[in-house]
Amino acid sequence: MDIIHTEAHRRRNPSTELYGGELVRPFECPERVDHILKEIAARALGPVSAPRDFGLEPVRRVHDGAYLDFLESCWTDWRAAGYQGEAIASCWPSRAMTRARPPREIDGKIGYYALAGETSISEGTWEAARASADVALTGQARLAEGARTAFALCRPPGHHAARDMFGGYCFLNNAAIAAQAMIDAGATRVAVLDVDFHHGNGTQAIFYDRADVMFLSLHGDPDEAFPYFLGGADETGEGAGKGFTVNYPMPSGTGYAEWSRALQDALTRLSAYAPSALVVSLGVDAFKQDPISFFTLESADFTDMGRRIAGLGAPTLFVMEGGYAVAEIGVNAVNVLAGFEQGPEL
Ligand code: Q9C
Ligand code: ZN
Repeated sequence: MDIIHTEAHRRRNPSTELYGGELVRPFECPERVDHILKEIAARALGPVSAPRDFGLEPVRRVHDGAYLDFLESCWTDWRAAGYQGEAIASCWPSRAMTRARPPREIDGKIGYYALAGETSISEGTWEAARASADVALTGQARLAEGARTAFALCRPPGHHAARDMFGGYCFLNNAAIAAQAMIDAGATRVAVLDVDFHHGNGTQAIFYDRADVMFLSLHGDPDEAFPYFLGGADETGEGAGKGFTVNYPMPSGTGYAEWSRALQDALTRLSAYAPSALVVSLGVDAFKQDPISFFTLESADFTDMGRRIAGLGAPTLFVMEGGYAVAEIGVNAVNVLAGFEQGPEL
C-alpha cells in the first residue's frame, strides 16, 4: 500500500491544550506519527513517499476564503496583539449573540472561527495543516492514477474542521478535501466512512445537503462525548442530501461486538450506494486504552475492521484522524491497513 507522509507535520507542535481547567501538553502530538511510521516499517506495509504541493485551490473547494486567511495570519496577529501564550479562543458567538460576522480583532476572530477551546494555535500550525491537506490530496491523486488503495498519514487531523471552523485538533478537513477532489476529477458518487471515536461533525456539515458524497460515522454518543452538538442518529441529511448522512452514536463501554454490527449496517448501506471511491476517516481512538475516549476495541479488532472494509471492493483512501494511546497507535492503525490488504475472509 502506498503511504503518503511529510515531516512538515512537526510544525504543528503546540505546548498547550485546555483540558479540565488546566493547560496540558496536547494529546494530539508529533510522536503519534513516529509510532505509525515505525510500525509501517516493521511490517513492510509499503513505500512511504512525500506529498505534492496542490496549492490552495482544492482547499478552497471545501473551506471559506476568510477562514483560510484567518488560519494563515492567526499566529502573527496573536503575537502582534501582545499575547505571550498560544492562541486560544475564549469567547464565542453563542446562541443569544447572533451578530454572525468575524470581528476585526484577533481575540474575537479566533472565537468566531473556533468550535471549541481545547485547540491552541501556535507557530507553524498553518504550514502543517496545509501540508496535511497535501498529503490527503496526494493520496487522492494515487487513486485517480489507478491505485486500489493509499494511506494518507495526515497530521494534524481534519474531520472536526467545517467550512469555516477549527477545533477538536483539526484545521483543514483533509478527508473532505480529498472527497471533493474526487468529485472534481469526475466521480459521481463518493463516500466517507468515519471510524474515528468522535463524530466527524465537520465532514457531515460540509456534505450535509449533497447526494454525491455520502457520509457515515460510528462514534461516541454526542450526549456523552465530544463534539457534543452534532452526531445524532436523527441527522440524516437535508435537501438533495436527505438520506446521505448516516450516524451510529454508541454509548460508553461499547465493545467490538456492538461496534462491528454498526459497521456491518454501514457497509450494507455503502454497498447499496456503490461509491466509485471510498474515503475512510481513520481514527483509532475507539481503542480501549485511549485516554480521552470510551469504547473498548482491542488491537486485533482493528484488523477485522480493515478486512470488513475491504469487502466493499471500492478503491479506498485511508486518511489518518485521531488516536491518542500513543504507544499503541502504530499497531492499531497498521492493523486496519494490513487487514484491508488481507481482504475479507472467504
Ligand atoms: N474531555 C480527534 O480525534 N477534546 N479529535 C475532548 C474530552 C477534543 C478529538 C475533551 C477531542 C478532539 C481528531
Ligand atoms: Zn477522535
